Amino acid sequence: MRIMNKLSLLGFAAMLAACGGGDKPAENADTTGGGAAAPAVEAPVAEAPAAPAAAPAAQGNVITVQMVTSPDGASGHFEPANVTVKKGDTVRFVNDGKAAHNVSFPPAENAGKSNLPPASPYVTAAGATYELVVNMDAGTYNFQCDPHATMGMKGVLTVQ
Ligand SMILES: [Cu+2]
Repeated sequence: MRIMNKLSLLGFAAMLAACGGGDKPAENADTTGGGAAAPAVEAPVAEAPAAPAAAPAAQGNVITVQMVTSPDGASGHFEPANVTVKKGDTVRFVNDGKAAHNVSFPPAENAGKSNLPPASPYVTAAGATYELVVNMDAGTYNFQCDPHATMGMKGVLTVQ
């Protein structure tokens, strides 16, 4: 019995020792993995979206043009259709989500003009945007929504 008790006490002491020994590594682990390092990693990640948001601001003024679908959904118009910008400005085309629209500057409609931007992808979702950074020289440029151009979805971009 006494031996059993002694063994039990030894076992208990061993457990205490194990626990005591375990605390220190646990504290070390908390110090290492906890506070300092992890938030430091998260902070740059949280700041990352700020950089793209700041980028458009650096590219001149942002002029918003709505892509408005006609009530029957068969056509649409740009609002405003006549836009005046400076080189380096950004034109942000915003779709109303009721039809797919795009923005193109067909060479045939812009004779003699150079540096025309490529036709944009189709913008479909409500609030979806296509942002055009104006890199053309001063002049007047005709743009359109390709599927709706014959129905009047056209605009004029004047670069000062
Ligand atoms: Cu359209």
